[in-house]
Amino acid sequence: KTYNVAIMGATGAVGQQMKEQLEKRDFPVNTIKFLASSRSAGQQIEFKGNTYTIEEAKPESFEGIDIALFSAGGSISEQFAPEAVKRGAVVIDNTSAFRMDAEVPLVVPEVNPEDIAQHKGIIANPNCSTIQMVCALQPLKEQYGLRKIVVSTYQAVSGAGIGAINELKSQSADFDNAKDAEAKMLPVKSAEHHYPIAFNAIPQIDKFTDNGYTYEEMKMINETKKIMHDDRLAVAATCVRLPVVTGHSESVYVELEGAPTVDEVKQAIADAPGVVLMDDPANQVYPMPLMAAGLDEVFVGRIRQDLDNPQGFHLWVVSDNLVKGAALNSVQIAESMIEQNII
Ligand code: A2P
Ligand code: 11C
Repeated sequence: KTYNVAIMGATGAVGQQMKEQLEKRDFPVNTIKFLASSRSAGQQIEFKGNTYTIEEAKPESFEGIDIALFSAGGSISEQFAPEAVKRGAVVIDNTSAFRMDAEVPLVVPEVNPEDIAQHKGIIANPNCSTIQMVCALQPLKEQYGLRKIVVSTYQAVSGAGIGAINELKSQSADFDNAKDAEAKMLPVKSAEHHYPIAFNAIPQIDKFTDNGYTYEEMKMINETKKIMHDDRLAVAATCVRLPVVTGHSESVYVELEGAPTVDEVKQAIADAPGVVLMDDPANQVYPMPLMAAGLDEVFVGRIRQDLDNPQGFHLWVVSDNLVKGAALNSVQIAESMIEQNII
């Protein structure tokens, strides 16, 4: 069986990657449609050797669509996802619009594929920094139980879209004037103040919530509990933007219910689906975003037992935020729906 697919936000950093994943994984496409704003309508795009024209997204664009992959921003999802569902499509939404909605499954196929069956038209794809962390921790949850997570992130600018990538590139050309570089995109396009990202580290991703944490930090906290079905799991996050183009890195401290050896923790991670153990300090082997960019897996290294708490472990987790963090996970949700006969 083949499916009629639409990509909403096809010209964006994630949308382009969605197209590549469908091609690379030979997804069973019958027809495909590339949707974006009126700014891009009429542009040409290649898919599997054929040329398509990008269309301006309208409610009627979803007529006859089976699967719609959305990544054009939360407000666009709020506006168009119900229209797509009304017309019979299943929406796999990569924005934060519906993630915490009790009716909407929030899915990482390696962790909670069974939740897909509960969908009522929309399935949410988690935030990139959440996805790579839960992939690395799921094997530890299954074998030893999780009690507490403290994570600090080192996130790439591609998470903030093509505009942020372009800004890092232009700012990077002028080290001598780094402090005065023109900045319009980060930490958040709509924020009052903008700061240069080249040669810098910005401890703000997305806006601040009322409790002093940013939305990005609260996403990591709330989404992790929802995906892992564990409201009692303690999670704290500090999210930081770095001048890296693609690939989020995370320093994760995890406290387990059990007390495995560090070798047992390494083995559990090495055996986990979609996760690669890359941990050989004697030979300076550990994951880094430059090597993870463009790859599918979540890479884990620097695994150490805490020196004070034998149930505590430190991990370094790296993955391409546009691939497993976004486009690949969305396509895997669609594949899992097909495998489970849910579509
Ligand atoms: P466009 O290129 O036409 O603006 P990124 O996060 O990388 O900046 O990408 C955002 C994506 O969302 C782009 O594909 C962008 O299309 C799309 N988009 C933005 N606004 C709209 C809109 N009003 N309707 C449909 N797509 C939109
Ligand atoms: C970033 N994690 O790196 C964000 C991007 O909720 O899907 C993804 C935002 C989201 O800026």
